[in-house]
Amino acid sequence: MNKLFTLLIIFFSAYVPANYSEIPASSQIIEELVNEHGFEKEYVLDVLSNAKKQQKIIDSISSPAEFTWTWDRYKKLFIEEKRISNGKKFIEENIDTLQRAEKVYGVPKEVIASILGVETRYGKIMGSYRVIDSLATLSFEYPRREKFFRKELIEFFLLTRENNIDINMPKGSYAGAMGYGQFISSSYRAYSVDFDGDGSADLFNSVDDAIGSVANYLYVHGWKREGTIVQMVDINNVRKAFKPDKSLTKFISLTFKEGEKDLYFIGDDNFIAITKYNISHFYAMAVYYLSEELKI
Ligand SMILES: [Ca+2]
Repeated sequence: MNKLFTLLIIFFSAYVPANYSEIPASSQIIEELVNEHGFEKEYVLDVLSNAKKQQKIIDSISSPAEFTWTWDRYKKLFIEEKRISNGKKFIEENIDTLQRAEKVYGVPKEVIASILGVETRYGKIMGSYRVIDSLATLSFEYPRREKFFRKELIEFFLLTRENNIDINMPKGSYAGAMGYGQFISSSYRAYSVDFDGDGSADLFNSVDDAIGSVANYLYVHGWKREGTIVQMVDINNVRKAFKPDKSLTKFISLTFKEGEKDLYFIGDDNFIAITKYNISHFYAMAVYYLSEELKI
Protein backbone atom coordinates (compact mmCIF):
# COMPACT_ATOMS: atom_id res chain seq x y z
CA MET A 1 0.00 0.00 0.00
CA ASN A 2 1.41 3.38 -0.76
CA LYS A 3 2.44 5.50 2.15
CA LEU A 4 0.12 8.42 1.47
CA PHE A 5 -2.85 6.09 1.26
CA THR A 6 -1.94 4.52 4.60
CA LEU A 7 -1.66 7.94 6.16
CA LEU A 8 -5.01 8.92 4.74
CA ILE A 9 -6.62 5.84 6.24
CA ILE A 10 -5.08 6.59 9.62
CA PHE A 11 -6.22 10.19 9.33
CA PHE A 12 -9.79 9.34 8.42
CA SER A 13 -10.17 6.48 10.85
CA ALA A 14 -9.28 8.93 13.62
CA TYR A 15 -12.01 11.29 12.53
CA VAL A 16 -14.78 8.95 11.49
CA PRO A 17 -17.51 9.50 14.06
CA ALA A 18 -18.08 6.41 16.16
CA ASN A 19 -21.50 4.88 15.79
CA TYR A 20 -22.16 3.88 19.36
CA SER A 21 -25.17 1.78 18.39
CA GLU A 22 -22.90 -0.62 16.52
CA ILE A 23 -19.90 -1.10 18.80
CA PRO A 24 -19.65 -4.28 20.91
CA ALA A 25 -19.36 -2.27 24.13
CA SER A 26 -22.86 -0.86 23.76
CA SER A 27 -24.66 -4.16 23.26
CA GLN A 28 -25.09 -4.80 26.97
CA ILE A 29 -26.51 -1.33 27.55
CA ILE A 30 -28.90 -1.68 24.64
CA GLU A 31 -30.05 -5.03 26.00
CA GLU A 32 -30.56 -3.64 29.50
CA LEU A 33 -32.53 -0.64 28.26
CA VAL A 34 -34.76 -2.82 26.09
CA ASN A 35 -35.21 -5.88 28.30
CA GLU A 36 -35.14 -4.42 31.80
CA HIS A 37 -36.53 -0.97 31.20
CA GLY A 38 -38.86 -1.53 28.28
CA PHE A 39 -37.42 0.93 25.77
CA GLU A 40 -38.03 0.35 22.05
CA LYS A 41 -34.85 -1.05 20.52
CA GLU A 42 -35.17 1.24 17.54
CA TYR A 43 -35.27 4.29 19.79
CA VAL A 44 -32.17 3.23 21.73
CA LEU A 45 -30.21 2.50 18.54
CA ASP A 46 -31.27 5.82 17.08
CA VAL A 47 -30.18 7.77 20.17
CA LEU A 48 -26.82 6.00 20.41
CA SER A 49 -26.08 6.37 16.71
CA ASN A 50 -26.65 10.12 17.01
CA ALA A 51 -24.44 10.54 20.09
CA LYS A 52 -21.14 12.12 19.20
CA LYS A 53 -17.68 11.52 20.54
CA GLN A 54 -16.09 14.73 21.73
CA GLN A 55 -12.37 14.62 22.43
CA LYS A 56 -12.64 17.77 24.58
CA ILE A 57 -14.77 15.81 27.04
CA ILE A 58 -12.03 13.21 27.50
CA ASP A 59 -9.37 15.92 27.79
CA SER A 60 -11.38 17.79 30.43
CA ILE A 61 -12.13 14.81 32.62
CA SER A 62 -8.48 13.78 32.50
CA SER A 63 -7.33 16.99 34.23
CA PRO A 64 -10.00 18.34 36.57
CA ALA A 65 -9.20 21.61 38.34
CA GLU A 66 -9.90 20.03 41.72
CA PHE A 67 -6.89 17.77 41.41
CA THR A 68 -4.41 19.71 39.29
CA TRP A 69 -4.72 23.26 40.63
CA THR A 70 -3.30 24.70 43.84
CA TRP A 71 -5.76 25.77 46.53
CA ASP A 72 -4.78 29.42 46.04
CA ARG A 73 -5.66 29.30 42.36
CA TYR A 74 -8.87 27.35 43.00
CA LYS A 75 -9.98 29.72 45.75
CA LYS A 76 -9.34 32.77 43.57
CA LEU A 77 -11.63 31.39 40.88
CA PHE A 78 -14.59 30.95 43.22
CA ILE A 79 -14.18 33.53 45.96
CA GLU A 80 -14.25 36.69 43.89
CA GLU A 81 -16.19 39.90 43.84
CA LYS A 82 -18.61 39.11 41.06
CA ARG A 83 -19.61 35.71 42.42
CA ILE A 84 -20.11 37.28 45.84
CA SER A 85 -22.22 40.24 44.67
CA ASN A 86 -24.29 38.06 42.34
CA GLY A 87 -24.77 35.63 45.22
CA LYS A 88 -26.14 38.33 47.45
CA LYS A 89 -28.46 39.38 44.64
CA PHE A 90 -29.53 35.76 44.15
CA ILE A 91 -30.38 35.45 47.85
CA GLU A 92 -32.36 38.66 47.78
CA GLU A 93 -34.35 37.59 44.73
CA ASN A 94 -35.11 34.14 46.10
CA ILE A 95 -35.30 34.83 49.81
CA ASP A 96 -38.73 33.24 50.38
CA THR A 97 -37.79 29.98 48.67
CA LEU A 98 -34.38 29.85 50.36
CA GLN A 99 -35.93 30.41 53.79
CA ARG A 100 -38.52 27.73 53.11
CA ALA A 101 -35.76 25.28 52.08
CA GLU A 102 -33.78 26.17 55.20
CA LYS A 103 -36.83 25.45 57.33
CA VAL A 104 -37.62 22.12 55.66
CA TYR A 105 -34.10 20.71 55.25
CA GLY A 106 -32.03 22.64 57.80
CA VAL A 107 -29.50 23.89 55.26
CA PRO A 108 -28.69 27.63 55.56
CA LYS A 109 -29.69 29.80 52.61
CA GLU A 110 -26.09 30.96 52.11
CA VAL A 111 -24.88 27.37 51.68
CA ILE A 112 -27.57 26.55 49.11
CA ALA A 113 -26.77 29.76 47.23
CA SER A 114 -23.05 29.08 47.46
CA ILE A 115 -23.38 25.66 45.85
CA LEU A 116 -25.42 27.14 43.01
CA GLY A 117 -22.83 29.90 42.71
CA VAL A 118 -19.87 27.54 42.53
CA GLU A 119 -21.66 25.11 40.20
CA THR A 120 -23.19 27.45 37.63
CA ARG A 121 -22.87 31.10 38.74
CA TYR A 122 -26.45 30.88 40.02
CA GLY A 123 -27.80 29.25 36.89
CA LYS A 124 -25.98 31.42 34.35
CA ILE A 125 -23.61 28.76 33.05
CA MET A 126 -25.14 25.30 33.00
CA GLY A 127 -22.77 23.69 30.49
CA SER A 128 -22.56 23.51 26.73
CA TYR A 129 -22.07 19.81 25.99
CA ARG A 130 -25.00 17.69 24.98
CA VAL A 131 -25.45 15.32 27.91
CA ILE A 132 -25.97 12.37 25.58
CA ASP A 133 -22.59 13.12 23.92
CA SER A 134 -20.82 13.38 27.28
CA LEU A 135 -22.27 10.17 28.64
CA ALA A 136 -21.70 8.19 25.45
CA THR A 137 -18.15 9.50 25.04
CA LEU A 138 -17.24 8.68 28.65
CA SER A 139 -19.05 5.32 28.55
CA PHE A 140 -17.24 4.09 25.49
CA GLU A 141 -14.00 6.10 25.21
CA TYR A 142 -12.85 6.44 28.79
CA PRO A 143 -12.19 2.96 30.22
CA ARG A 144 -11.04 4.24 33.59
CA ARG A 145 -14.58 5.23 34.58
CA GLU A 146 -16.70 3.41 32.02
CA LYS A 147 -18.65 1.50 34.65
CA PHE A 148 -19.77 4.71 36.36
CA PHE A 149 -20.71 6.47 33.15
CA ARG A 150 -22.49 3.48 31.62
CA LYS A 151 -24.72 3.46 34.68
CA GLU A 152 -25.32 7.20 34.28
CA LEU A 153 -26.12 6.70 30.59
CA ILE A 154 -28.88 4.25 31.53
CA GLU A 155 -30.09 6.65 34.25
CA PHE A 156 -30.21 9.43 31.65
CA PHE A 157 -32.49 7.36 29.41
CA LEU A 158 -34.78 6.78 32.40
CA LEU A 159 -34.65 10.39 33.59
CA THR A 160 -35.58 11.85 30.21
CA ARG A 161 -38.40 9.34 29.76
CA GLU A 162 -39.82 10.03 33.23
CA ASN A 163 -39.71 13.78 32.73
CA ASN A 164 -40.82 13.80 29.14
CA ILE A 165 -37.61 15.46 27.97
CA ASP A 166 -36.19 14.97 24.46
CA ILE A 167 -33.04 12.96 25.22
CA ASN A 168 -31.08 14.85 22.55
CA MET A 169 -31.74 18.26 24.04
CA PRO A 170 -30.29 18.63 27.59
CA LYS A 171 -26.90 20.26 27.82
CA GLY A 172 -24.53 20.09 30.74
CA SER A 173 -20.94 19.81 31.90
CA TYR A 174 -18.35 17.60 30.24
CA ALA A 175 -19.23 14.96 32.84
CA GLY A 176 -22.96 15.03 32.10
CA ALA A 177 -24.02 17.16 35.08
CA MET A 178 -27.14 19.22 34.46
CA GLY A 179 -29.12 22.27 35.46
CA TYR A 180 -28.70 24.91 38.16
CA GLY A 181 -27.09 22.53 40.63
CA GLN A 182 -25.32 20.29 38.08
CA PHE A 183 -26.93 17.02 39.13
CA ILE A 184 -25.85 13.89 37.31
CA SER A 185 -28.70 11.71 36.07
CA SER A 186 -28.81 9.29 39.02
CA SER A 187 -28.79 12.19 41.52
CA TYR A 188 -31.47 13.99 39.57
CA ARG A 189 -33.66 10.90 39.79
CA ALA A 190 -32.90 10.22 43.44
CA TYR A 191 -32.72 13.64 45.10
CA SER A 192 -34.52 16.26 43.03
CA VAL A 193 -37.70 17.68 44.53
CA ASP A 194 -40.63 19.63 43.13
CA PHE A 195 -40.30 22.70 45.31
CA ASP A 196 -42.57 25.05 43.36
CA GLY A 197 -45.45 22.58 43.39
CA ASP A 198 -46.11 22.40 39.66
CA GLY A 199 -45.96 18.61 39.68
CA SER A 200 -42.44 17.92 38.42
CA ALA A 201 -38.84 18.58 39.42
CA ASP A 202 -37.33 20.78 36.73
CA LEU A 203 -33.71 21.57 37.52
CA PHE A 204 -33.18 23.38 34.22
CA ASN A 205 -35.91 26.00 34.41
CA SER A 206 -37.21 26.20 37.98
CA VAL A 207 -34.96 28.01 40.40
CA ASP A 208 -37.29 26.94 43.23
CA ASP A 209 -36.91 23.27 42.32
CA ALA A 210 -33.13 23.76 42.12
CA ILE A 211 -32.99 25.34 45.58
CA GLY A 212 -35.13 22.63 47.17
CA SER A 213 -33.17 19.88 45.45
CA VAL A 214 -29.74 21.11 46.56
CA ALA A 215 -31.01 21.39 50.14
CA ASN A 216 -32.60 17.94 49.97
CA TYR A 217 -29.38 16.46 48.58
CA LEU A 218 -27.36 17.77 51.54
CA TYR A 219 -30.07 16.77 54.00
CA VAL A 220 -30.11 13.19 52.72
CA HIS A 221 -26.30 13.08 52.89
CA GLY A 222 -26.14 13.87 56.59
CA TRP A 223 -26.46 17.64 56.92
CA LYS A 224 -26.93 18.66 60.56
CA ARG A 225 -29.22 21.60 61.24
CA GLU A 226 -27.37 24.32 63.18
CA GLY A 227 -24.07 22.45 62.69
CA THR A 228 -20.81 24.02 61.58
CA ILE A 229 -18.99 23.15 58.36
CA VAL A 230 -15.36 23.55 59.38
CA GLN A 231 -13.50 24.78 62.44
CA MET A 232 -10.03 26.23 62.16
CA VAL A 233 -7.46 24.58 64.37
CA ASP A 234 -4.46 26.25 65.98
CA ILE A 235 -1.83 23.64 65.26
CA ASN A 236 0.44 24.94 68.01
CA ASN A 237 -2.23 24.34 70.56
CA VAL A 238 -4.28 21.52 69.18
CA ARG A 239 -5.51 20.04 72.40
CA LYS A 240 -6.80 23.33 73.63
CA ALA A 241 -8.03 24.52 70.27
CA PHE A 242 -10.23 21.64 69.32
CA LYS A 243 -12.69 19.88 71.53
CA PRO A 244 -14.88 17.74 69.33
CA ASP A 245 -18.52 18.57 69.76
CA LYS A 246 -20.26 15.44 71.09
CA SER A 247 -22.98 15.76 68.48
CA LEU A 248 -20.40 15.25 65.73
CA THR A 249 -20.72 11.75 64.40
CA LYS A 250 -17.68 11.99 62.16
CA PHE A 251 -15.06 14.51 61.24
CA ILE A 252 -11.97 14.80 59.07
CA SER A 253 -8.78 16.81 59.43
CA LEU A 254 -7.84 19.13 56.61
CA THR A 255 -4.75 21.07 55.58
CA PHE A 256 -4.90 23.94 53.11
CA LYS A 257 -1.84 25.80 51.90
CA GLU A 258 -2.76 29.46 51.54
CA GLY A 259 0.14 31.43 50.18
CA GLU A 260 3.06 30.36 52.34
CA LYS A 261 0.92 29.35 55.29
CA ASP A 262 -0.51 25.96 56.13
CA LEU A 263 -3.98 26.27 57.62
CA TYR A 264 -5.52 23.42 59.58
CA PHE A 265 -9.20 22.67 59.88
CA ILE A 266 -11.55 20.06 61.19
CA GLY A 267 -14.38 19.35 58.79
CA ASP A 268 -17.53 17.99 60.38
CA ASP A 269 -20.68 16.22 59.17
CA ASN A 270 -21.70 19.22 57.11
CA PHE A 271 -18.32 19.42 55.39
CA ILE A 272 -18.63 15.71 54.64
CA ALA A 273 -22.17 16.23 53.29
CA ILE A 274 -20.79 18.80 50.84
CA THR A 275 -18.12 16.33 49.72
CA LYS A 276 -20.95 13.97 48.75
CA TYR A 277 -21.88 16.63 46.23
CA ASN A 278 -18.33 16.76 44.94
CA ILE A 279 -15.64 14.58 46.48
CA SER A 280 -12.96 17.30 46.35
CA HIS A 281 -11.97 18.99 49.63
CA PHE A 282 -11.13 22.12 47.60
CA TYR A 283 -14.70 22.14 46.38
CA ALA A 284 -16.23 21.82 49.85
CA MET A 285 -13.91 24.49 51.23
CA ALA A 286 -14.76 26.88 48.38
CA VAL A 287 -18.46 26.34 49.08
CA TYR A 288 -17.84 27.12 52.75
CA TYR A 289 -15.79 30.28 52.08
CA LEU A 290 -18.30 31.60 49.56
CA SER A 291 -21.22 30.88 51.92
CA GLU A 292 -19.48 32.94 54.61
CA GLU A 293 -19.11 35.83 52.16
CA LEU A 294 -22.81 35.62 51.30
CA LYS A 295 -23.93 36.18 54.88
CA ILE A 296 -25.45 39.62 55.18
CA1 LIG B 1 -41.49 22.01 39.86
